[in-house]
Amino acid sequence: MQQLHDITVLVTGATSGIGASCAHAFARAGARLLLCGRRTERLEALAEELGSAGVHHFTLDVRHQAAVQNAIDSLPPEWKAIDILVNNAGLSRGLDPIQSGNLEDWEEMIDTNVKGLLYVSRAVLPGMVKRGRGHVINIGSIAGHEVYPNGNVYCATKFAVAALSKGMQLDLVGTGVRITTIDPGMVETEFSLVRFHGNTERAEAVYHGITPLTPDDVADAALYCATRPPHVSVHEMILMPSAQASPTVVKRNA
Ligand code: NDP
Ligand code: 8X3
Repeated sequence: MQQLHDITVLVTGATSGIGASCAHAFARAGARLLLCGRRTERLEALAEELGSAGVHHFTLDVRHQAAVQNAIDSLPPEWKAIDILVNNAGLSRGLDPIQSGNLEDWEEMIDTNVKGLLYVSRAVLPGMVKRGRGHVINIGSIAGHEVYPNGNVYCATKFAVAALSKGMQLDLVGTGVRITTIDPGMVETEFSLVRFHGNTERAEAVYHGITPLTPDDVADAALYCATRPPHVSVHEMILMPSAQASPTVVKRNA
């Protein structure tokens, strides 16, 4: 596998799940890591695990455009040239019919999954284009391919990520910047706990009777995409647990 020595990777939402696994996987491949998320103490713990020499972390809520731009603009000079951006920060909130959906949940999903991804991309892409190389890996979802009952707004945000990935591929072709979307099915992380506002029982039930994907499986896919030769661009990768055929078709053991 191509190694990533001297390659700088920015992972958003690195404090948990897929983002934390990406940080570990890219660090093992030799990359230098820029890690961000809202929970500072988790970033500090992760940086310590990974070895502070190759890690720079900063607290960031991707919903705040000025904070995003400022964070990217004020990176120390040796961290300014971002080679790979993993747009991972995201969440679902609630699983309710649209007619009774919670407006705060909707705002949070749209602001994070769509606007946050846009703000970070807008801040990072000009540097990549100027240097003539880069790679943006968006973490989409199978929810961006198929709407499921009560998934309404979360699915809409992931359909938006799919559209933005396609838009980036069209707009950036020929610039040396590659765009990938990785679209997983069920991955056991804090995702369901967040979706159900801390209800552990409901969260655990999501993965009952199946072997879900692990966040490491998704990180492995991201690393695969990032280590292809420069003439190869993986546009889209859909990953599901073997027991899952679609968002609603899941074969569970009794
Ligand atoms: P986790 O809840 O484990 O991790 C989510 C990460 O996103 C956390 O690090 C969190 O950090 C960060 N995040 C959330 N909101 C913000 C914000 N406003 N600003 C900055 N960071 C934020 O879930 P996953 O690892 O599963 O989710 C990662 C991505 O994968 C999401 O985009 C999700 O939609 C997608 N996905 C997940 C699937 C699954 O089944 N788990 C399947 C398909 C896609 P912090 O709270 O510290 O800010
Ligand atoms: C997360 C997968 O099926 O819960 O994006 O929407 S699903």
